Amino acid sequence: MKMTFRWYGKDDPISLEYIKQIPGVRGIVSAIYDIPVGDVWPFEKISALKKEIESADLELSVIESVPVHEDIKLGKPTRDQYIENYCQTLRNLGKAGIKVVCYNFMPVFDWTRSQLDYRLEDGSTALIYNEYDIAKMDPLKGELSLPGWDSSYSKEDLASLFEAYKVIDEEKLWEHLAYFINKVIPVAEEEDILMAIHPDDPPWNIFGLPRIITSKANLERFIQLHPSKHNGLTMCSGSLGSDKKNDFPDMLTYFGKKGRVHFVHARNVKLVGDKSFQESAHLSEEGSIDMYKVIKALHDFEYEGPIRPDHGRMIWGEIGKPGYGLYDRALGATYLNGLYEAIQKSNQV
Ligand code: DNO
Repeated sequence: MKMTFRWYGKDDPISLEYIKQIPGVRGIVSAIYDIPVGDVWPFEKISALKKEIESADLELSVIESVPVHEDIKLGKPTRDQYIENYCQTLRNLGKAGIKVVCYNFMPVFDWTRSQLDYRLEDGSTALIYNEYDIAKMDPLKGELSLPGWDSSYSKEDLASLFEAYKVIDEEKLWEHLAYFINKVIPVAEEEDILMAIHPDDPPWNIFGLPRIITSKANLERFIQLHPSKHNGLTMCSGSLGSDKKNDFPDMLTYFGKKGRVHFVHARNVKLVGDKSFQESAHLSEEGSIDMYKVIKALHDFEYEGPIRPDHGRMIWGEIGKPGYGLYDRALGATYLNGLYEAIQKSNQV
């Protein structure tokens, strides 16, 4: 596995120089952030991003994400133009030598939490999801503003999106996903880009909107939409692992052996209720996921792709982008690399 780190570009308070100082981190996960969703990413911008990262002696390993326009998820007639734009972005990324692209197919909202600064017993703060708090929230009243959400939606946009989704159930969303995949994967093949869909976070319907990339059965259904290995997965331990029905290490092994795992997000979550969880430190004993088993699975199916420590807590007084501070993610990277070294060496003797 290749350890990478997410970097939000020039606006990220964490510099590439700092990231370079984390032991074992070789690659960067980033994106172009100033292009409206649905527009083509110009080659020049991609290549400038790549050069900047390379001049810090790091590699641009993954693009996370090229977002999918809502009209594609809704199956609107305008989707064809947006899909063509998506394909052109992939061609430009291919020309720049990008090998892995992460994206998601979650209607309206990306990852969702009820609180971003929940104080844990040790004084650090973490992102949490409390099902009762979420049940009381109404996104149409503008009660929520989370970092994963596209803040460019006005209240009116949101209301009409919710209206449009009223007729989209899970099966319709599958249809629209299949339509998208069948157009995009042939281009990804031509460009030799591994597409890696990110699971829904959390992996269940929220605010009445359907979510489908949620479980082993649904991931299996997803990979069967297109037989190409370019139609693959981002295996995110925290997203899938927040549903107690998902055995994440087992899923990782299963899809890894099929050659469909192209990117890994590693973080731990502590399940504190049926549909409630707290993001915890990466260490196994701090959460509900056995991180040793996660890294062992990667070792055993000989995963050579990128992995990144996912959300960290805010520790040591750091103030930063929720989930994306420096310190706890750096500890995560070091811990995950430590697990890997131990597993690898104990297999050599
Ligand atoms: C959250 C991230 C997600 C992820 C997208 C991928 O921290 O894991 O926002 O980038 O869902 O498209």
